[in-house]
Amino acid sequence: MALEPKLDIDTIAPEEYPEGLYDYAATVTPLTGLPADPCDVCSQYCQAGFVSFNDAFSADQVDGLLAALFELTVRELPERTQLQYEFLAKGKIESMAPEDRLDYVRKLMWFVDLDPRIKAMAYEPQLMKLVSHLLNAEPEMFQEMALLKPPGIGREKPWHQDHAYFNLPAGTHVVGVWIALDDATPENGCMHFLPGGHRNGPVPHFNRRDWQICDTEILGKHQAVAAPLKAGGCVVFDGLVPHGTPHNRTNTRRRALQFHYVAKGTPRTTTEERMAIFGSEGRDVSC
Ligand SMILES: O=C(O)CCC(=O)C(=O)O
Repeated sequence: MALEPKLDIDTIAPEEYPEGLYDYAATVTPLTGLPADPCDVCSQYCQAGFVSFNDAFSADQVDGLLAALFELTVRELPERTQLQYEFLAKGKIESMAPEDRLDYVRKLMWFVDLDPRIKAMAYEPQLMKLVSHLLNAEPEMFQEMALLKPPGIGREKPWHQDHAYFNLPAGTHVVGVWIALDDATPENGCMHFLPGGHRNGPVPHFNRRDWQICDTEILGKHQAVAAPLKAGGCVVFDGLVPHGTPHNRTNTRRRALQFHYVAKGTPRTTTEERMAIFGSEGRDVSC
């Protein structure tokens, strides 16, 4: 019998976070459908750093994506594809059959080429029209993820700027697309944003519960918003807009796909250069 490869389990245990960290001043009302003319949403994207849409994708597309994700979690994967389980799955999943483990998966990375339904979504023409317009260039996929935040055990993703994770030159415009595959609510861990925060540029990140913005930076601000979406909705956001998602302590699923795009041909940098922009070392900052 073939030995199963060692399971990849998140090393970050969910901790309680400060009360009020995911309080929100308002909930965002999504637009309906992706825009026929991307110019219609440009000023909103530039001002807030994000724009959200319900009914961006059909129920059939969502069902296809969910089926594809399930199939990927039970099949043998190439080495570059990462399938990671939640920390709280430890001790439970080892004795389970792969097909019973879906509600313990935290994330999947580098999988777009493995399934035509996911690939079609990553390069969906109307989405690409919007992303190209925002980038003012032909888009290149920079990162691909599925984030499943399972019911009851899905941990928080603390407030951060996505660019702080990416070895890309300072000033690179990164466009993120987060696609809801279930209804995402403030309770089960929808995206929360600091509107306009991208216009303040890079913010120092710290290794605390994760690689994150200091909680006190967020707690003092009181202008965060929650961006709930229906399954098939999506939010398109700037790689510098601060965002985070709370724990999923509900019994509802909150599965999502997340793609990041940059202009084709964008050079890469080093971790040292990234840390010079987003790290706290050598700066008069503390957390
Ligand atoms: O889906 C989530 O819970 C968090 C997504 C996110 O902000 C990220 O992975 O950068």
